[in-house]
Amino acid sequence: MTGAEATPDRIELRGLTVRGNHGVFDFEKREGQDFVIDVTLHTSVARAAATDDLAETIHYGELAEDVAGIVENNTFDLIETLADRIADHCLSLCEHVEVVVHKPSAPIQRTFDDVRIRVERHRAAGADAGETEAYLSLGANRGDAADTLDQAVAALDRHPDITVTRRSSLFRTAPWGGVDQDDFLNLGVLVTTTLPALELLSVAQGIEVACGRTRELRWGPRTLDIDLIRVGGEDAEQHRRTPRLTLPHPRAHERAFVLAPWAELVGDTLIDTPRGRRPLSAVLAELDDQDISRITSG
Ligand code: A4P
Ligand code: MG
Repeated sequence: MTGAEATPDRIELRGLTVRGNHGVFDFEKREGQDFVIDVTLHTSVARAAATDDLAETIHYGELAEDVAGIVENNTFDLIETLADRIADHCLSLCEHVEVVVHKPSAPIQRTFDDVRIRVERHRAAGADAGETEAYLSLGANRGDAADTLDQAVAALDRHPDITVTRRSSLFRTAPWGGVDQDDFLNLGVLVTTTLPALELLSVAQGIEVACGRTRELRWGPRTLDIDLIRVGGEDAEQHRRTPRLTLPHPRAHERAFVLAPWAELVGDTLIDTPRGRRPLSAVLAELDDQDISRITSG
């Protein structure tokens, strides 16, 4: 308890029911189910009560929208992670929060009332989440690809912890990877985020699912693909090599559809290649056999 802030007051949101795609099983990620969320914010309402002014309190309508957005725009295996993410967001509103995530339709082969995870978090003294810059590459070649890409960029920007700072032109690009398929539309975005890289990936994958993404063929046709290319600026780039997330993206240097939008957004920057760190412009210049053309300005 952070003594000075201790208050008997609370703002409580109960039974917020949101459909989401969390769970360890594929069918849970694919089909989704209802999650029920309770949030308790330990925060004094004295000043709001004295002034009768909404601006002096936490708007529970906005709280509900933000929490619903976290449930809808991510795909986690565990409701532990979901509860933690919601608590993290709530800590931007006040210093002490409790979050309960119920999963009433959990795949349990017995009669049960409810299964839930409860987390309680206090903001660490002086902790203000740092912002990281990231470059994301988006591509689509099924359905109304341009519209899907617009929706994906909007969904990224709507996320409470992500801001799209720049968006490239749209490029029409020949399919890369040897699968015979339609041309792609590709674009890139620069974002700032307070999320750790793995959570940024989860958000991206949640948006892929929301846009109807199914994974069939590696490098094959897709309604929407969002890849994390670089997380952190040129001098503070995050490196990671796990099956879930490899950073920087290991194939970026081979792909004009990733590099051309990036060059448009940042001019030049040093990127990792098998021949060491090299200027993006030089690497892109060597990919001039790849057929890509700018079709709109960003
Ligand atoms: N993963 C690991 N690192 C990353 C990262 N940095 N960013 C994991 C995103 N995901 C990462 O990806 C497979 C797994 O990679 C994910 O579960 C994630 O945890 P996926 O998107 O499910 O599968 P995929 O897209 O079929 O395979 P892959 O290797 O990611 O393909 P790419 O690299 O995304 O390429 N041609 C043109 N012209 N334009 C395109 O946009 N896209 C592709 C797909 C092929 N050809 C293309 C285009
Ligand atoms: Mg991918």
